[in-house]
Amino acid sequence: MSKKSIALVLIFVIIIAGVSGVFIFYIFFNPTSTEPSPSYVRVYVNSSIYSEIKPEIDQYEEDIKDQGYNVDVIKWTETNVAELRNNLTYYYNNYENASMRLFGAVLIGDMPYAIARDTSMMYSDYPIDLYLMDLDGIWNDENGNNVFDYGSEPFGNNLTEIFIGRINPNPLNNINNLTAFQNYFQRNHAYRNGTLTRPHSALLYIDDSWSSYTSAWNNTFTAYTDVTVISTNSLTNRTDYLNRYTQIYEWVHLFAHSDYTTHYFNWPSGIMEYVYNTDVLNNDTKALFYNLYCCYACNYIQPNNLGTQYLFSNNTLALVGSARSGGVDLYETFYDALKEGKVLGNAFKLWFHNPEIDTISGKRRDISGTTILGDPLLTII
Ligand SMILES: [Ca+2]
Ligand SMILES: [Ca+2]
Repeated sequence: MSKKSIALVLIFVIIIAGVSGVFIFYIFFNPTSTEPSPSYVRVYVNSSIYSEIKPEIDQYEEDIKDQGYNVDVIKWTETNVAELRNNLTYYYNNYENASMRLFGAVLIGDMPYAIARDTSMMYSDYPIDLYLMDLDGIWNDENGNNVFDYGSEPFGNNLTEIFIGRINPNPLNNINNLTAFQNYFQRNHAYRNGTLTRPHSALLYIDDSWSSYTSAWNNTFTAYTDVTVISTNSLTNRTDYLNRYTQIYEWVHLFAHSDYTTHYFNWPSGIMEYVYNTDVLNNDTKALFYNLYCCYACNYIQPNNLGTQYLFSNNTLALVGSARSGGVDLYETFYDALKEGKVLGNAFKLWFHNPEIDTISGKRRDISGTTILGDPLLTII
């Protein structure tokens, strides 16, 4: 081979190497690539149920590893929620390298929770999972009654560093709890291995109080393009909702007045119709994910609460909702993150940082009861 040919071959090799390098760099460092980064997840299981559901937990641990995360499963006995927060904080602050920093946690079975009281209004106390996701903020319990005085500003940086999700059927007294655990993890595995599937479609169901802003709700529901929007006041009612949530959708986003166990649908005449937790129990709901913009519905410490009832019914994998009034509002950030392939928990965590929330007086307080019920490590793509 002539010197000229060798030079050409060398140039060719250098170009190929350069192009490959850029390609490899793009694959590994593309900022829009999907999870995981950071990649450490802690799964806490109430020690009293661990042995009963060990096969399910083992499979779940394998599935999380297959997803690319480093994971530790912890049998947890401590009932003081501050101890749980300390444990999470330790793993958030102490890590060998950035990818081993704590990303999020899954709480399985009866696990500790913090209680908050909204001091600005006469709301009842509510469990506040923000306490376990905000690992560097200041929390006030001025009279030491184990109720945080959330809303007694100024507070310090109560933004999310991590996310959590709770998987616990024990608030339900109308199903077999062991079977509920087993069925939940079975369908979780089925979704992860592609045997439980849905077309990428959603139901956006908006009752009367929010229907005049339908286009805004729909325009910011960015994770889906195939959306069935139902928001005509006379059409949003018990019969119609029951009919629709038994149809095939991947995601249901519902706006309806609610309490712990009941949705209230308005008729234009002023008459209310109710959908109960027992309807969710007895109907063949089909969706995998829900966003319940439904006050109190995800107060997961209340007996037979709607959120927990949805989670352990039929096909459900996860919900976002609120344990108090309010819900996941100003949510475009949340759905944008899901659309990009981020896991549910990270989408929730990023949404919490949406600066738009701070532009509305009282909105931080209103969203302070939001939480994830179900596996926060799932994606919709
Ligand atoms: Ca924080
Ligand atoms: Ca209606």
